[in-house]
Amino acid sequence: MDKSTYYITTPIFYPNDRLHIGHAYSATVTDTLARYKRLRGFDVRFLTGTDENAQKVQRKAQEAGKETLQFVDEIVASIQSLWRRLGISYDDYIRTTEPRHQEIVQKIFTKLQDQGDIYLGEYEGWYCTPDESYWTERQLVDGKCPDCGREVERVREKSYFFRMSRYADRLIAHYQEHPEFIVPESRKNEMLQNFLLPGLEDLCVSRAAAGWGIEVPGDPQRVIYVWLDALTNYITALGYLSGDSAREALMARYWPADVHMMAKEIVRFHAIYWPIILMALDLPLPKQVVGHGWLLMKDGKMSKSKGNVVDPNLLIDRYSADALRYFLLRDIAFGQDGVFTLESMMERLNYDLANDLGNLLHRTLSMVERFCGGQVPAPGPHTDVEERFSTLIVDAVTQVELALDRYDFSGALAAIWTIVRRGNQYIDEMAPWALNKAGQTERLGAVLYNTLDVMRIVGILLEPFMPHTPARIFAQLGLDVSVADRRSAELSWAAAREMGRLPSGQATQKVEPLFMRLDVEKEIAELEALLAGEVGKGEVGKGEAKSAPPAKSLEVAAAESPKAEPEGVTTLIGIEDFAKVELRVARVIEAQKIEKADKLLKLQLDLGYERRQVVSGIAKFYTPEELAGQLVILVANLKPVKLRGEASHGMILAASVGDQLRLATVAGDIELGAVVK
Ligand code: ME8
Repeated sequence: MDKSTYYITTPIFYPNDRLHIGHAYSATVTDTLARYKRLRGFDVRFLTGTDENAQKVQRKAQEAGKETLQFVDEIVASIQSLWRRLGISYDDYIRTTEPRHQEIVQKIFTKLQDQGDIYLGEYEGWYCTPDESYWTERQLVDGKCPDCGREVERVREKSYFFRMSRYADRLIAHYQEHPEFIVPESRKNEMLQNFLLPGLEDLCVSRAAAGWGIEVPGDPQRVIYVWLDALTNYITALGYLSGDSAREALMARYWPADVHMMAKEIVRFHAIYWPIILMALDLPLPKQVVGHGWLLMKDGKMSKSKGNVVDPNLLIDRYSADALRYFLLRDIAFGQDGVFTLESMMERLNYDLANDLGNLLHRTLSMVERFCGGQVPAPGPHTDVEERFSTLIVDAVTQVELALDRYDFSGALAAIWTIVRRGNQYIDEMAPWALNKAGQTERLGAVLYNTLDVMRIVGILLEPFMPHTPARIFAQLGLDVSVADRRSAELSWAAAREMGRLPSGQATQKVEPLFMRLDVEKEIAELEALLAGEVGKGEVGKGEAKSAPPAKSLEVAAAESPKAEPEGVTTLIGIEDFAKVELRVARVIEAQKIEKADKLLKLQLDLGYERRQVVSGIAKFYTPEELAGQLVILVANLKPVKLRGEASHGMILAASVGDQLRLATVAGDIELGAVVK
C-alpha cells in the first residue's frame, strides 16, 4: 500500500537581510512536524525557499551598492547554511528567481488572463513597500500601513487586477465546510470580518517594471505583483504546468498541501488570495493554513542600533542547534507571541537539558561503568514500580502525539519530560548504589537496564525536536548508529511505547555530557558583548548589507508594549514575568545549624529528581528536628550564592510579619519536584 503523503511548507522568506531567530522559529516548528511525520511513516515533502522578486529586495541591494542577484545569492547562501546548521530537513528549496518558477508564474498569469480572471485597469491607491501590500484610502490607519504602521506610497498606474470578488462566496462556503482550514480559528473570524464580509475588492496584481521581478507576459512595462508570484511557489516547486512529466508527478502526489506554516501577519495572503488563485486554477485548496505567534524581544523591537538582533548562528555556535531548537519549541506557547530572553534560554538549557536530561544519561552510564563493567546489563522481571513506569511512558507517548496533532510543541516536550523526570526519580528511589552495596546484583542490573532503556525511549521521542541529540544518546547506549539510521525495530516510533526493547550485552560508550551546565551570569555577560559586537560589524563593514529595518512583527510589538509603571506604585507584572520563577515542591531531608550563624540553617532538600543544599534564615523560628520531613516550596532557579561559606542553591518560601514566620508548604500529598504555579 502507498504511504500517506504529507506536504508541508514554510513561507518563502525575503532575502533582504540575514534571518533572525523569529525566522528560525518558523523553520524549526515546520521541520519538527516534517520529521515527526516521517517517523510516523508518512511520505513527507517539506518545501522552503526565498521570495526574491520583491521590490524591497531590489532596494536593499541598491543600498548595499550591489547587483541585485549577487546580493540575493549571498543572502540565500547564508540562509541555506543556517538551515543546514539548524537541521532543517527540507526536501526542496525554491528560489523565485529560478526559471522553473518564473516560467510557470507567467503561464499562470496568462491562463488567468485568458479566463477573464485578470483584466487591465488603472490602480490608484497606496502601497506599503516593506510589506509589499496594496491598501485603499479607507484601510489606512492615520495615513499609515494598517499592518505595520509604516509610511505608504501613493501609486497611480495602469495595472492588472484579479477579480477576487468572483470567488468570495465560494471561499466563505469553504471556511464553513472546513472549520479546520485556518489555525487558530480566531484568525478565520478576522478574515471574515475584516476582508470577506465587507466585500472583497479586486486585487491589483502588477507593478510598474523597474528592472527586477517577473515580467507580465506580453507587457514588458509591468512586473507581476510579488505576492501572486510568491504564493504560487507552493505549486511551481511541484512542477505544476511544467510539461515535464517527472516533475508534474510531484504535483499529482503531494498537492493539496497539508500545512502551510507561517506567522500570523501573512495568514491573510494565504487564507484569502491563495485559495482564490487556486480556485481560479481549478486546483484543490490546502488543508490547513497555520499562523503562529511572533517571537519578540524583552524591549520590544529587534533592531541593530539597539543591539538586540539575535543571530541564530551565534546561539548555535555556543550552545548547539538542538539546544536552540529545544528552547524555541519548549518556551513558546504555539500560536501566542513569546518573549525571547537570554535568561530564559539559559534556564531552560540548565534545568531541562543539563540537569534533567543530561543528568539522567550521565549518572546511569557512570553507574553502568562502575557496577556493570560498561556493558548494558540484562533486563530483569518487572516489579510494580516498572509496571507503573511503563504505564506512564505509554500515556506520555500518547500525550506527545496528541500535542503534536494540535501543534502544541511545548506540551509535547513537557510530556517527554515527565518520562525524563520519572527516570531520575526512579534512580533515586531504587538507589542502585545501595543495591550494589547489598550485593543484589541482578536487581541492580535490572534497574540500570531499565534506566538505559528509558533513555532509548526518550531518544526516539526527541528525534523530531532535536535531530542531533538522539544519535548521541543511542551511541552512548552502545547502539550502532548506522543501525539507528536504518530505524531498526527498537528505534521505531512504535518501540517508544515498549519498555524492554533495548538490546543488552553491548558495551556502552564513555560518558560524555550531552549538555554543559552554564554559569548564567557569565554567559549572559559574554553573549551581550558578542551581540553588541555583531552590531558593530554590520555597520562598519564597507559594502556590507546595511542593517535591516527591524522585522515588522518586532516593531509592532514595541508599539504595543506597555509603558513602565510610575515609581512608588505596585508594579504589575505579566504572566511571563511570573513564569520566570520556578517554584517546586521539595522535602527537607535534614537540617543543620551553621557555626557562628545563629539565624541560618543548612537544609538538604529532596526534589525528586535531584538533591539540593539551601541555606535559609529560619533558625530563630524552626529547630532542625522540626524541619526534617517537611514539604517546602523552593525557588528552584535562583542563582547559587554562598552564605557563611555554605553554598545555597535556591530559597525556600515563608510568610513573615513582624517577628512571626511560617514556612509555606502545600496541602496534601504531591510528587516531589512538582511545579507550583
Ligand atoms: O512575509 N517571530 O517573508 P518574510 C516569528 N516573503 N516568526 C517570524 C518573525 C518573528 N519575530 N519574523 C519573521 C514574507 N518570522 C513573504 C512570505 S510566502 C508565500 C511569502 C517568520 O521574510 C514568520 O514565518 O517577511 C513570518 O510569517 C515570516 O518569517 C515572514 O517572513
